[in-house]
Amino acid sequence: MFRKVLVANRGEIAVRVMRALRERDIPSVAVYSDVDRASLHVRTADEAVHIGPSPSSESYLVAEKILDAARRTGADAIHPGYGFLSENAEFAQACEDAGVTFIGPSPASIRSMGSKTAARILAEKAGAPVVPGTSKALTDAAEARAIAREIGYPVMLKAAAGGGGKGMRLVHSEADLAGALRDAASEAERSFKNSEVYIEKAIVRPRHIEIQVLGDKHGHIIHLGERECSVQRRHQKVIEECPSPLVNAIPGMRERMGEAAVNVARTAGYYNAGTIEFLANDAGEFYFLEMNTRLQVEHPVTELVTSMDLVHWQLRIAAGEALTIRQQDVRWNGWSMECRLYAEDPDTNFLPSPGLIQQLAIPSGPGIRLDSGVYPGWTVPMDYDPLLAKLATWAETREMSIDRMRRALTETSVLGIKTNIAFFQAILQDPQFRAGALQTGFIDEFLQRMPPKAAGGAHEELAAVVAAVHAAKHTPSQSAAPSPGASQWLADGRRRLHR
Ligand code: MV4
Repeated sequence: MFRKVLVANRGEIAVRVMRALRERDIPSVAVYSDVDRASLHVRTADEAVHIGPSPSSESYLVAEKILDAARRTGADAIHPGYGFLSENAEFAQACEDAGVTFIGPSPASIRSMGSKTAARILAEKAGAPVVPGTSKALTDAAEARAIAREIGYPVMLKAAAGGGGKGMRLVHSEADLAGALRDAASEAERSFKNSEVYIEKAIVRPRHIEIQVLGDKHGHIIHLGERECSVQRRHQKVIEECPSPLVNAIPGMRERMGEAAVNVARTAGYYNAGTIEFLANDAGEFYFLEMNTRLQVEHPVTELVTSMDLVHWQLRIAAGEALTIRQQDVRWNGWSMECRLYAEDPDTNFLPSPGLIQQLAIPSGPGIRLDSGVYPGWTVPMDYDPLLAKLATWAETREMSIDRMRRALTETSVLGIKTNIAFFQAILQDPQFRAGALQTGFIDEFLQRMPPKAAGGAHEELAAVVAAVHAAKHTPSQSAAPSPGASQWLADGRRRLHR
């Protein structure tokens, strides 16, 4: 096992990784930028190294600064977390070249999944279902037209170097194709310095369901089931859960998706933790989308349901240990849900709301897990993603997990900045959400139907939620919405506590 591990990240995920290191008695090294001098991850680490100015381009994204910090502190491994350098093949290679273990997959695996067309070819080779389309860059509009006629409209144009929706265009008819191709190619060129675009049949109102895989350096790969990530806004996930209401309802679907994911990982020569993303429809058909070669933000819901610690396994696998869990040993127990608590204002189109956290009340009790990167008295900087914490629940059933989340959110309050806490209370009351009728357009449709229905007076319960959210937003000393029926004493007491 490692002598000392440097965590090349910040915020809640750096704290999460350091917790695992502490449990294994491995000293941890934090790195921090100017604005992160007093951040929680620095206070959680055994040592900390300053790596430069606040912009991530001058600190967390500079491979040489991270490697230099590892050298100076004697760290023999680096955990990259998510984002930043976590899916940078050159960085992973530079670590290995410097004799420092990169806690993640091989540079070759990262590289092959970085190209979305190469990933498609790999998935096809593995026998996984891929969306009808091409796995090579389009050469011109005539070729695009011919292929689109064959696969049928609507089609999706995607950047080969893309991911996350950049350089992506939905095209409904041939009249729009040539223009959309030009737009997609120029956006791809601007975003990735690579104008290559490929084409797929567009899946309408799909679910986004992903499979967690874990592989060791000896060729043993297993899957830990799925996460439902359809509740997202502008390619930013908001609520995730394990299992997926859809996969859970269709006999054999988890096994089919799991097998497809493991085959893709095996074909990529993959080791460490990884995630295979799929689009799925309500008939239970699913298609490979892309692979994320890192630990994901939403990994806690998988941990809570499988009782496995993914970061511990990442460390053991990186150190060359065998994955001793066989596929038939994996069990899924109960239901977990995660809300991403952001410093953002649902009232102003989710504008980031950095600033001083004046007071903080955190949830606890049965079935609650909080992965936080903040503390009262700390100022949320404007330089990075405004994720404050991830609140996850576990309960026996989906309904109980949702109700536990609503309870936990009433215990949560963040003063001094705006948060999306009240927004979650509204979603968790939504009949469609509660029915598990999810797809990637869920939040857009939710925001559309919310105000008119409530104003109509025919849906009193919805109206009450809107009123609660409204009240919470306009009570300056409180950012958590009391759920309808929540004790007035609780709300009063909290207001007094926070004065
Ligand atoms: C699609 C699709 C429908 N059909 N591909 C969006 C981000 C990128 N990683 C892939 N994305 C999509 N690809 C085909 N052929 C719909 C999306 C999509 C989406 C996917 C996952 C999660 C949220 C999404 C929101 C809008 C569109």
